[in-house]
Amino acid sequence: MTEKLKSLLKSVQSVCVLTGAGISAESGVPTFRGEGGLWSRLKPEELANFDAFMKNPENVWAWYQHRKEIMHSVQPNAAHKALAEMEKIIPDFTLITQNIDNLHYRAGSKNVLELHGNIERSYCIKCGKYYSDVQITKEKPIPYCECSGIIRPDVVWFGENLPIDVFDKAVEATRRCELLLSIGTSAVVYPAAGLPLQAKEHGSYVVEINVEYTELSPYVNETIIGRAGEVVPALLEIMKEERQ
Ligand code: BJW
Ligand code: ZN
Repeated sequence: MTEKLKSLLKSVQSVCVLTGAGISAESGVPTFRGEGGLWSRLKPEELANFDAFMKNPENVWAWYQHRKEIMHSVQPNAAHKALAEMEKIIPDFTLITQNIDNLHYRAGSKNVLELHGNIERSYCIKCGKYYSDVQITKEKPIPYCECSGIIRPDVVWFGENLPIDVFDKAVEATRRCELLLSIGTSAVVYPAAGLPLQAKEHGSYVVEINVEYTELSPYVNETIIGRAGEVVPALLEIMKEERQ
């Protein structure tokens, strides 16, 4: 970590954070890419797009049910908790996540921009009604709405638009922040991956935290190689030092 970042952390008033699957890895939620990632043994085109869902909803629902069970069985880690603390001390703080696992809220974050949806929500593709308590069982492997439409998870698949109001807020925040932290994302999925670049263009200091270099690394001001659960609490401690 550079001296420049240390001094910025002590004075910064406007911070934007973009998180990806890597922030939840230490909680026990599998990432998508890389060794041991979900896409190393499953095909995204068979699970994370609408056509695949319509072709085989049972298969896609079984996959989401399985992941939901994992997400329910794990706990927020030190990185999630440190971000919830940051929200309390930074006057203008925006947490943008690509994750659907709900762990930021469970850690105490209040204001989270969820770009790719949330595993706890589902909606009917016919009438649009939202559901928060969809139960998938062997007897009922595909949920249907009272209007007879099929219910799908409220997540964003490839080729689908992100929730526009949420994305607009994220863009606005990246344009005004002084510091952007990109944590635990491979930065290959757009438009989320464009947000740190946009922040940089608008004069923000961009710092990446990851266990390895990514597609974003050549464009950031600093890459901190390390586990989110160790690096993020360390950044929080520096932020707190001068503010007391
Ligand atoms: C740690 C760690 C530790 C591990 N500490 N770090 C060609 C070029 C450009 C774009 C496109 C293109 N063809 C198609 C597109 C568009 C497409 C896209 O970007 N594709 C690229 C992959 C090529 N994007 C879209 O389709 C998006 N929509 C869109 O663009 O709409 C406009 C449009 C409309 C119509 C037609 C075309 C365009 C939608 C994208 C939706 C992504 N959905 C998913 C599934 C969500 C639901 C679910 O969870 O099931 O979102 S895919 C998956 O990837 C998920 C994630 O949110 C997303 C990003 O992954 P993430 O979080 O970065 O995870 P990983 O696994 O990749 O990385 C983890 C990182 O953590 C690694 O770097 C590790 O090293 C690190 N790590 N442990 C710190 N302890
Ligand atoms: Zn319906």
